[in-house]
Amino acid sequence: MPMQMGFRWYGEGNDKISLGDIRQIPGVSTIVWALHDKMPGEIWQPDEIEKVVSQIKAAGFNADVVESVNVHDDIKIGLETRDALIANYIQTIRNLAPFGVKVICYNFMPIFDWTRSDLFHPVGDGSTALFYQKDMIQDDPKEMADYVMGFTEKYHMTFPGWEPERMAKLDELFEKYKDVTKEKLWANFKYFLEAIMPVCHETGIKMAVHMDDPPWDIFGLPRLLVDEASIDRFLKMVDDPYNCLTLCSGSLNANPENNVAAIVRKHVDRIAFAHIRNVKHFPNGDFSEASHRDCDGETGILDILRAYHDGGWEGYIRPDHGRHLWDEKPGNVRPGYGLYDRALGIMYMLGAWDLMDKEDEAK
Ligand code: DNO
Repeated sequence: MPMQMGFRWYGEGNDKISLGDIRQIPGVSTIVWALHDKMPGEIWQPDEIEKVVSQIKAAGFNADVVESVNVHDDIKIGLETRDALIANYIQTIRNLAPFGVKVICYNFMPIFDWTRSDLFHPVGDGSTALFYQKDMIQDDPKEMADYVMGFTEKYHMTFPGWEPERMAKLDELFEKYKDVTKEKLWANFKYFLEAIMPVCHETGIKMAVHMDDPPWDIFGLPRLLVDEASIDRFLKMVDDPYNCLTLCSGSLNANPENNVAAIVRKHVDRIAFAHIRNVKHFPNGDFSEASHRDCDGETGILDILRAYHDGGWEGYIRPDHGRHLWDEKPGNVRPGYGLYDRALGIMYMLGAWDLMDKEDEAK
């Protein structure tokens, strides 16, 4: 199987971009999808899955990659309720398998998924992008949650991993996490993975954990998948071909010390899903997301693509966050997930990939 290009789609009625729009981007085979109205811990039912998968297939795509089946906080905290919640997770994996799903992307971040201080920061060319101002994400998680939830309310747009129901209970959640040290979180992670690996073997579905975004502790909450050493530890901890990575270049490279291409070369066999995102760093630790073009950021997009290509990699890849271009403004675009910049990103990646294929053929 060659590398397959994907595009994340939030579903009918939940995404301004249609499957028909995505058809016009060259080279996309895979729709990266989810049931976005499901709360962590809920079982995804076959009829609900069937509805979305049939739309995707009718438009000429495969539905091989789900992003995300979110993991309930009780599993991360290690509460007694976790076994019942893991059983639900296993049932969801079993329900997804008959529809051809091959990879589940998920994360193991306490409370918050990705965090940013500005969702529409001017890039300087008239476009906007997601931005992280380090000193704003330090003391007050509520301020940041209110900012993101403000968007949800104003524009009737929910963000995966930022369920308003969970955010409403932020104090309670922080209280529950107060004894969860980094080591405890690792142990709870292992417990979860060891419980689900047998069903991954049985169904052929790979679990592909997303990197922590950004790759450092925030608001006193531990974060695990932050650099090469922690990725090594994770893969050794449950050394199973179904225990894989969603290697997100931009999440990792928010820390400029992380050499993403080197990590790709080291673990190419365990990367089931690649997110390609480019980041521009500022000396004070702030960062902005950038176009996918190598020279627009410092993530080393071409070196990363080269590392995948050299490794004969056969996973799924997608452009990750793009800038908001032209008429994309708050209210008519999902932050980071507009149509245009992600489409441009695909053409950039495929351009590089096709050229590398050609060079190999000529050898
Ligand atoms: C950000 C995404 C993440 C990712 C989850 C996976 O845009 O890359 O939200 O989907 O962390 O569970």
